[in-house]
Amino acid sequence: MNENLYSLFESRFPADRARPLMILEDGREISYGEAEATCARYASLLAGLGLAPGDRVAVQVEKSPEALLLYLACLRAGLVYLPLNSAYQQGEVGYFLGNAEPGAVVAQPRSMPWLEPLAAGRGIRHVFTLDEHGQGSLVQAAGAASPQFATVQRASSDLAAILYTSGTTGRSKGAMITHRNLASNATVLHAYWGFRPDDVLVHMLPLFHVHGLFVACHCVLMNGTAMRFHAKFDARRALADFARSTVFMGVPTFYTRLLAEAGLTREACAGMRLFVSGSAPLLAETHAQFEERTGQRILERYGMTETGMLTSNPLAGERRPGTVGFPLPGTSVRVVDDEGRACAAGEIGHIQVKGDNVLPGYWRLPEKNKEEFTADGFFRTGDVGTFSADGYLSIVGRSKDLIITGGYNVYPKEVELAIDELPGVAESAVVGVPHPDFGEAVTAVVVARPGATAPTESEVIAWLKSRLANFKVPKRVFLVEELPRNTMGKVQKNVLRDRYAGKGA
Ligand code: MLC
Ligand code: AMP
Repeated sequence: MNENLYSLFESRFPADRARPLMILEDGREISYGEAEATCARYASLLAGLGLAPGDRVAVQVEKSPEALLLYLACLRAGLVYLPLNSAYQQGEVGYFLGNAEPGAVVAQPRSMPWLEPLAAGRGIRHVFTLDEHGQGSLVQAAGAASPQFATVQRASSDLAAILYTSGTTGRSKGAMITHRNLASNATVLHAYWGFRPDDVLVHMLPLFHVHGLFVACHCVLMNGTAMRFHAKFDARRALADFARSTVFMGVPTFYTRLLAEAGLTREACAGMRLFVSGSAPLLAETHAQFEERTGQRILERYGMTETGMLTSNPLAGERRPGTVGFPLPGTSVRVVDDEGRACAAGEIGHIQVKGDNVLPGYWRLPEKNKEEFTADGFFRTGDVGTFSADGYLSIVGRSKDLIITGGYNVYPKEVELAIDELPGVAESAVVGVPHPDFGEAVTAVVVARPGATAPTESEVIAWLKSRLANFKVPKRVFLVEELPRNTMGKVQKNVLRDRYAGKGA
């Protein structure tokens, strides 16, 4: 049996391949048959270049149907898909390419002036373009490639993807994701959320992270049905689509933005059967307002890049606001104290997880693997939570220094290191403060070097914009004389969070 994830999807495709997989904003449809042929062409092209199973393909493109088909092509050819947020800047991409050593890169035409020399310097021979309209040298070259491709044999432990996640040290780690990890999670979610033959999903998430790619697209592919495929989130377009769809998935910012639309009514959502939220905490207040306006109870779930989805509120049964529900079938979730002893219901502790969905480890970081897994094989999520007596998990905080803004993770250390490189800066601290749209806003507090002229807020922001993905750039920068420290000399980030609460926008 071929344990290639693509083979699992293929076994679920509709018998009538003329049925749509993607319905685009302009009404154009991409059928399952077309998708199969196009991804076979991309797979033929990549394999024809001499890329062998296990080789990495780095992809930094805007969302397009072709981007999804390129992912499927990599699966089919046994290549390891390495998606990169399209907002990443040159320095960030350079690190990923150096670390992952891909055999090919596909990127936006606008990146070519810096990407081509960067790739050449790293010995990457194959560089293709793919733009937001699905055009570029990749598509041109694939035009001559065969629309037939025999899916490469893979074992379930073979890598399907590497997704980089930042770390508390400021350096990114490549989470190695296997065919088993993805297949098990896709199978579980498809069943747990009760997908039906008539489901149509509204897809507005980016394709370079777990939520949009693995959760949303995999459920659709497992169901063999259609998604209404949008380039990005847009509240009005979402509302228009709810009238002819059944399932929606989003980060909490999507829901707060939908609530700002007068058109969000019970009638507008009458045909919808499921609204899913995740990637960041959904405020109980958002849950309540959404129910009041639409009669729909958002189903909140919890997951991570490294683990896929871990817990979910139930499809039938109480969806409890402020909780992330129950461990998914096949996933063990435990809450332990600092000594690793199990916490009783109601006690707060570290969330640790185990299951077929959990990564085998980080790319080329054996020492990190030792740190991140317990002796009995549980992965340390870095999240802090508690189980209720009736089994609902609540996330109450994080032991990792992490900000989640609009569903994207920002590790303060990475931003602090970049600020500290500015002339005139002695040190900095970056914290998340509540933000009405993004949930948390990245906020920087900067101390000038004695005797030096401190950079202004706009200078710090301009500097960071040239170096880091835009969502990592602080919304506000405050200059101070000194940072608050505890008796051990450690910066008291909680003091800063309190001090700047309400000043993050
Ligand atoms: C954009 N901006 C953000 C931002 N997104 N700022 C903070 N946080 C964000 N998330 C800023 C840009 O820097 C820019 O600023 C300005 O907003 C406009 O940019 P935009 O691209 O036009 O914004 P918009 O389209 O409104 O995007 C907002 C968003 C998007 C919420 C729709 O961020 C989004 O789609 N988020 C989803 C993230 C996601 O998929 N997360 C899943 C991770 S997987 P300026 O100053 O340059 O103008 C995961 C596991 C799990 O976590 O459990 O799911
Ligand atoms: P990422 O590394 O981008 O995959 O982000 C994973 C992190 O997002 C988790 O470790 C949690 O901290 C957070 N997260 C995901 N879903 C939820 C949720 N429903 N509620 C609270 N935090 C969440």
